[in-house]
Amino acid sequence: MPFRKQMMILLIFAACLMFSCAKEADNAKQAVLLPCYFGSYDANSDDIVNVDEFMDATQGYTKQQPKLIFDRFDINGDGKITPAEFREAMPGLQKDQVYDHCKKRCWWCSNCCNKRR
Ligand SMILES: [Ca+2]
Ligand SMILES: [Ca+2]
Repeated sequence: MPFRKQMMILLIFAACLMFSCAKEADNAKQAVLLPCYFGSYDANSDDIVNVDEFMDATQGYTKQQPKLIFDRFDINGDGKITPAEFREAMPGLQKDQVYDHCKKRCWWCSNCCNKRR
């Protein structure tokens, strides 16, 4: 195969790759992602997230019912999420792709997930 033809094929391949990446980024922008930090849910900053606060923070999220996600965070079932419960439930929810987008930002520091807004 002549060198020029090889280069052409490579160029087309690169263009396709760039296009599909751009499309993926667009999709990510459109999807509503849930906040990664405890503070984003705790509207009144009392270190407890109740159902109302959780529902407010997850408005527009359609991939899964927010109440089901709340129940997974609320490990002891008392209707409140504490920072400890939030930390404990997070890995499982990341595994189920609900909080998959939070992993990359936080791999270098586990505390920032719960404290930062
Ligand atoms: Ca609160
Ligand atoms: Ca609880």
